[in-house]
Amino acid sequence: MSIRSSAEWGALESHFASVKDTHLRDLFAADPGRGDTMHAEAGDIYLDYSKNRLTSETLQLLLALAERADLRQHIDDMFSGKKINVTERRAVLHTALRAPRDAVIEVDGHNVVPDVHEVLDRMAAFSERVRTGDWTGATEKRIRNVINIGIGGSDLGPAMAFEALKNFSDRDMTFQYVSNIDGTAFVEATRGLDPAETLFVICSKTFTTLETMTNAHTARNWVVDTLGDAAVEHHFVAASTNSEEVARFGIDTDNMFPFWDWVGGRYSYDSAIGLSLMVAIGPERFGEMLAGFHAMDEHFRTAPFDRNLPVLLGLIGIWYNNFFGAETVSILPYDQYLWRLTSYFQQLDMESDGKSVDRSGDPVDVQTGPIVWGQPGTNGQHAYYQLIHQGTKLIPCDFIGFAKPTHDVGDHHNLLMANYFAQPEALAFGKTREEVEAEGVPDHQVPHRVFRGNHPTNSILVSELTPHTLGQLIALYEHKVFTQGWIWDINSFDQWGVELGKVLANRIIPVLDAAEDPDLDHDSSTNALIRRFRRLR
Ligand code: G6Q
Repeated sequence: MSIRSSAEWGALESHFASVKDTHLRDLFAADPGRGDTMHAEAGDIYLDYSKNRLTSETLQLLLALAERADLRQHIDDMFSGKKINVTERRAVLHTALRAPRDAVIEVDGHNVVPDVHEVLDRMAAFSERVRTGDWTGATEKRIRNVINIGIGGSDLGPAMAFEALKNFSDRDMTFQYVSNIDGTAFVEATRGLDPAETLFVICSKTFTTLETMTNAHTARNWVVDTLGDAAVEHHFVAASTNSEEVARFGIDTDNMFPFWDWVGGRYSYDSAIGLSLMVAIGPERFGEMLAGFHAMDEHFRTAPFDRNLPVLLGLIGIWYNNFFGAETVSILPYDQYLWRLTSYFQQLDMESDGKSVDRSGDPVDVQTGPIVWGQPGTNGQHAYYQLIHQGTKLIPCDFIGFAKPTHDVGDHHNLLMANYFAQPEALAFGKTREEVEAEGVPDHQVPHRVFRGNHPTNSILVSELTPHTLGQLIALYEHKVFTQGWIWDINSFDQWGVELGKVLANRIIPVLDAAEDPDLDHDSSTNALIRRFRRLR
């Protein structure tokens, strides 16, 4: 039976009709203490969800929905290695990537935790060799530059985390992330670099992805042109599940760091896919990050739902997505180092929950994953926040801020955080006509300067940005996405739309390459565009 037909869903629908027009101003007036009560904490993360358009009754009804969907059982199924990725018949065990050494997690009767730690140990040994200069290039020059080549899940995670933790990285080295098949990405990344000092980490679960393999071959030529074929083993390592293809490329499989089919691409940066990050920040810091992930995993697995951060975020998201009809969610980190966080969450959420059939293959009868977008504050405030404040759309926002600055420069941090506090306040309470008039605003401007308010936000306040808190934050959103996917009864762990994209272009490549004008058998629009491209090229 679809969750939509459940009594719990029906109860939420009736409740929605009675609260949908209630203003946050009224909710705070009726319960002035809601800012103190509507919060939850886990590890270093504090979540204030009081500025949401919900009452304690809403919350009870949402929690009942989670019970109805048997969420607890499904969480246990994921953590215990059940094959919950039903379409690919795979376990979903990114949580095993950060499990402590003595944990036991079995897939088909095999404990995977020792395998995870064996690879982590090998990664640590390798990272130390690069960081200390013991691992050198073909001419025995020290490695100064690391370039990660990968795309999607094999790029966004390490790229985001490297940027987030840049302050913990070895500043005598450079780290770059090449993903786009546009040759510009490779050319710009290698501009001015000495191949003899450059190490490529080729990240690809399948080792067949067009973009990654094209960039990897270009990198190989770039190295070989200067240093010869024998240099490849000194300048290339791989993270992959496909040792055959890695060997065929010419990478010594001793320098391949494996992972497993139960690690989804977008959940993979704790695995060997994080190698470039480990080289950047060192194994110890990487371990602290994994411990942060694990702490949030344990919270998600064990905390009662009414105090469970990922469950609360997931349920609140469902409230807007499925009852208010909100189409998007904006994630707004108030930290410059997190400038790639929202792109990362975009993949995490939109690839996981962008589904329109349920787990049995029937069309869903509820809205599924939202559109995720946003940029770091305060930049967005001077651009698109206008639409959030005064547009016609309902855009729930997550504000993420840190109590301690990474760089204590003058009064920057207090100014940054003043904005972090001010925006959700303004979004919630707005400014009434009376207030605007009382300011002496000219009549013709009054309607334009009224702020309706009642825009919902979550405020996520974290102690400071460290590897440990980053791990907690990422796991928080991973499990939020899981919570929502289970309640909608979709498989959050496949990505057939992405797989489709991987084959579509292959049909067109030969006609672009053909010397003679080819016979084109696409639709008239695609045919005309291809002909024009061939003429102009
Ligand atoms: C992630 C997706 C996708 C994938 C890339 C790269 O969950 O499956 O983003 O990570 O397409 O795939 P490879 O790692 O196989 O190159």
